[in-house]
Amino acid sequence: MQIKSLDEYNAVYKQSVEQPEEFWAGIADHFLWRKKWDKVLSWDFKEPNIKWFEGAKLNITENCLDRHLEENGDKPAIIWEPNDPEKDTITLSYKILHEHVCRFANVLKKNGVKKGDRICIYMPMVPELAIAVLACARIGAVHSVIFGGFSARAIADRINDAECKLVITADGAYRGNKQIQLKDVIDDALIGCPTVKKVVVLTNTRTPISMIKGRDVWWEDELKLVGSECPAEEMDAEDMLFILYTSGSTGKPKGVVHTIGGYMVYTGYTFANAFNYQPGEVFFCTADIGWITGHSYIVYGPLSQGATSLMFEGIPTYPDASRFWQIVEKHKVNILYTAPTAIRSLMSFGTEPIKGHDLSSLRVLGSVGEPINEEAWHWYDEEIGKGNSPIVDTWWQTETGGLMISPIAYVTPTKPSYATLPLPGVQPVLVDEEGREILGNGVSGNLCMKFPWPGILRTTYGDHERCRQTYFSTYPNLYFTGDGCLRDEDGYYKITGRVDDVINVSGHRIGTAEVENAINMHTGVVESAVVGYPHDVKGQGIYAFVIYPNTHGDVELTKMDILKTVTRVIGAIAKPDKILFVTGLPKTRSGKIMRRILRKIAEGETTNLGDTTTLTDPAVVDEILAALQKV
Ligand code: 7RM
Repeated sequence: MQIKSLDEYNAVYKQSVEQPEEFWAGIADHFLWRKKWDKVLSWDFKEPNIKWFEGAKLNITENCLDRHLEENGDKPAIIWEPNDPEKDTITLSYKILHEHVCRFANVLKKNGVKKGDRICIYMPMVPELAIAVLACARIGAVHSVIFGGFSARAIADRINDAECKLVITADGAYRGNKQIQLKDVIDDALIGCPTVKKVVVLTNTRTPISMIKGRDVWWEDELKLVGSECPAEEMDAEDMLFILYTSGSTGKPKGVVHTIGGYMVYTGYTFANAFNYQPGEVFFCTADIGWITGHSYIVYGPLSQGATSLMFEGIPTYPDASRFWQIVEKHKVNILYTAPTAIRSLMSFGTEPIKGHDLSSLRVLGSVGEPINEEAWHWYDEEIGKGNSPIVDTWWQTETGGLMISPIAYVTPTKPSYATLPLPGVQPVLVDEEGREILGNGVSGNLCMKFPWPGILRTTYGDHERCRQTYFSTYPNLYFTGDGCLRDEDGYYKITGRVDDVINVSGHRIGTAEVENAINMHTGVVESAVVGYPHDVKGQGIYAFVIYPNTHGDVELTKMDILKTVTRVIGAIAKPDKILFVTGLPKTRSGKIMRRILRKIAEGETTNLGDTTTLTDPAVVDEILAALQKV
């Protein structure tokens, strides 16, 4: 399944376009199926209606666990590095992980979970999180992992949208020198979640929590009541594997749905190729399992390939900025997969934290989440890779399931700040505003895909029309990514960023409308407009223009009130970096906010604001500039 040379890449790419079904059937043959498919692919981007490996039967955990037991049962599946470097590492062999997953799957069954039920997981980055995810997959339950940074209200919205029956959480989480009271947040969320009947609580931080009789049970107690045998549920390839909520340009997050067969094949294939994973190597993806990167490249991709996946509980700067390099040295990490925001943040500490750490085990470096600027690319290459580890800048999305445009380490060339070339099986096109395909090289446009790949989303949970509208209606017969892109003279792709109202803060997608809704919930706020602006470390920061006529004489306190409101409604990750109180917002005659102008102001531009003549009231722009002058 691994491509070995540039010539082979070219040949395989060609085959993947000319005979996609043969190509993907060949890849899928490397996996374990209880029954093979009747049809590789049927698709239609209008509805959309996309099915991969129809008729096939499997269980993804048999691919991620059982099939490795005979030969590699004692090989480490997960190496867990705690937040506190003084605490012990935990290593779970495939055999042990398999046993834990089966046991916990039995706990879920004992608590009434059935095939097809939706389970919300809100947990710290501990091995039990991976176990919980796999236990759901074992019995055919659908997991919906929610990142630890979301608020009670955001969790409740997601739980209700998916009608989750059970929640898996922990007392608390460690993050650097902070503790997060996960169970308290869940308790607040569940006040408004009538579908949740049970909560399984893992002991982690030993913080006091409330346990409600009849609803809440301890993870540890439940384990004592079940056995370690749990046959894997036989699933259809197109059965749902998970839901993952992601922000878009509207106010409400969408539940992106991935199905079992295609997602498994796609994450396994991309993992094995882009990172050039070799047996025995240690793969360290620094993402949180609460995001798609963690789903695909901490859990499913590496485990389906029998790899060793390193899972880190903490943050790059705790106890200090040398933590990643300590971990690389300690566990002899071969492949490091992280985000530009982490690279830029570590870069700001200079090279001192790297000194004295043996990084010679590193062989491949990966980047994901946002465009990587040239400066960060070169620093990563020179200081971390010592000039001899290829950087795979992997472009992809929650909706694509796995990486799409990326170098293949040691096979295809890299180019600073370029995601470079599509993997075989991926057919990108650039289109202009009218949806006409832009052919040739040295061009830019909106990035679309013209043919399905096994990892593509199938729907948005409970609202298929929304899926169609968001991804398949802008340009007929194309999947629209929402990203702008350049294809240079050599045919290499460089992603230039979102072209919709989505902000990418530290690799996390945040919808401007979502933040505006949250701000507008604060009493006293009349209206707000949120835009992204360039931020040295985060990539983009959040800039909020807020109409708030009466700030009670204390502007700073009012700003903090607004931040608190956003934290409560969405979570701390959506807090604006800057708030400017204004008397009006630039609007067109049809009432649309002209974000273009606000974006320019947020970028620090004060003179070249472009055409403002179509505004209902061009004077508001001067008022905004005056407000800016005052602060
Ligand atoms: C994996 C992930 C998706 C959005 C996507 C882009 C941006 C991600 C890169 C990138 C440039 C990259 N999923 N993006 N990777 N931009 N180069 N290598 O991040 O759903 O959370 O975000 O992130 O804008 O559309 S995501």
